[in-house]
Amino acid sequence: MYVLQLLGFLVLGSSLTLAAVSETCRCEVNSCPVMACGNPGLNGLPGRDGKDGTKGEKGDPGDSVRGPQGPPGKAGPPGSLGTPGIPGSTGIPGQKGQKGDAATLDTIQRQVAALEQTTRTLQEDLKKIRKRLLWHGAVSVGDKIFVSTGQQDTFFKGRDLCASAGGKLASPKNEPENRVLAEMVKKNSPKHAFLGINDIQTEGIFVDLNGAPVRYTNWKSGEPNDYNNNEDCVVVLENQLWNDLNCEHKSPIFCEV
Ligand SMILES: [Ca+2]
Ligand SMILES: [Ca+2]
Repeated sequence: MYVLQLLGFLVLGSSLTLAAVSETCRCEVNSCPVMACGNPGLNGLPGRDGKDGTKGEKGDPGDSVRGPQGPPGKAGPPGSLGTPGIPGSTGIPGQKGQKGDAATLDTIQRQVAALEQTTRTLQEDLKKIRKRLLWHGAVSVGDKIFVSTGQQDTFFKGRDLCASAGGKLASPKNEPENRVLAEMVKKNSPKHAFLGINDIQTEGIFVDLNGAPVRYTNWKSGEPNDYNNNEDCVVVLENQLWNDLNCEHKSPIFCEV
């Protein structure tokens, strides 16, 4: 269609040109310039487009004010996975934890139990101290202190009385201790005192309150004789010598603390 239109224009243009030339050449022979009047030629086809010109220089930046920063764009797609790291060394496994509230409650209960235990211990210590204050005549020898309870009792009750005060029935383990205890016995009546020594378990084998055989003894001549096969406890006399005696006999009670 375009080509047809173009040819139409060309034909029309040629006709107009021919008409103009014919008009020019329709003059009188003497008044026309010397020229050959032939048939006019046809216009040529349009030339091809010229080559692009050289690129111009970059223009100056505009005077417009820079607009506000736009909203952040959408998050991009996730990146590819990195290379795996070096495995860490295996540590000591920890204890298994407890669940939140249950663990807290358990901790509080244990703390309360510990405080109650501490309170009971302090109360027991206070009782012992009060009991010791009631005693008198304490004598120190080495790292040991002998005290008189001022009471006379059997071996078993005397043993328990000393234990209730945090001590134990007097148990001299060497000559100085035995001598000091004998000096204290002189001030009492009767003039002897139970020791924390006995052969209740095995006749003739005297042991301390822990059941260990005693190493130090200071028997009176002829003792221990287990008189009437019924003497399994021991007393120290004012002369520092020992005698085995019936455990149910009542004797002054001395403790060591
Ligand atoms: Ca005996
Ligand atoms: Ca005896």
